[in-house]
Amino acid sequence: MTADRTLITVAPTGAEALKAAVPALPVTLDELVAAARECRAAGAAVIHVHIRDDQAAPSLDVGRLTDTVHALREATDLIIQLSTGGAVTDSFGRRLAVLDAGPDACSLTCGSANFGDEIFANPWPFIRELYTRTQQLGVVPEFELFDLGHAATLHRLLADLGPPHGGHVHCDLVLGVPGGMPGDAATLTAAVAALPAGATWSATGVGRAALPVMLAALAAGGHLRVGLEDTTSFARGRPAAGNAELVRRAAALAELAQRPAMAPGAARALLAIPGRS
Ligand code: KMH
Ligand code: ZN
Repeated sequence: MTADRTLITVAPTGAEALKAAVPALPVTLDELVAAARECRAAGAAVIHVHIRDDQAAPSLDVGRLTDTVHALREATDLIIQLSTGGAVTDSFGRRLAVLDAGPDACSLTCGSANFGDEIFANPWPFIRELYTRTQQLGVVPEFELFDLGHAATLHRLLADLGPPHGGHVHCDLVLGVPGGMPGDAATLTAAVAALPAGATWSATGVGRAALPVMLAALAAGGHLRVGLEDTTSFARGRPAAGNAELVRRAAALAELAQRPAMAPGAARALLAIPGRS
């Protein structure tokens, strides 16, 4: 059944863009909190968080992540999803330790992928260990799929280790990474057909795939992820002014599709993430 509202996730920072090249990128805690507030007002319900260190380089420092979770909770009612993908250079151990920062949710990528000139490594034993830890710690995973084969791994994971914490399966389809699924409507349709029965999904188009994927996802009844992690442009040759501009456009398109943006409370119900006490 198609949801009557659209869940919008903002991915404001990522691990790849350079602050020097993208001045609007939120890299300090203050910048991240300000972006989170603006994106909440623009229609986001979930924030997918990567943090940076004092030199604006990607960081998985658990103390810094914990402070970030607290600050975002203080400032907004967004669902806080920490990235366990990190940067391609991060070790599995550091990526597992992200859960110790106490987020509501985390990303969990269901397989390795070519990632530009690099490899984003997610071997099966790591996926199993990360998933088991989410179950033990009560963190709700969002299953990230960069390729069609990742859907097969998701089926295998659920068959082997049972349902996620909360019981609901939600996926994010990432299209348009050089080396991953291409960002077009036919591939999106194939990926959606490969998901487990009852799963909900959002889609993310990277770079120039942002708009085609967003429009195809709305047409197919899915949810959306946008943000400077995925695309730093608003239009060809025109850098995005910031994350809120990208969220505002997603919310406007969702409104046009007659499935307006979902508030965080409804998103918590959809994703089976308990409210804050
Ligand atoms: N930065 C990419 C290598 C995630 O956040 O879980 C991985 C990534 C996925 O962004
Ligand atoms: Zn990410």
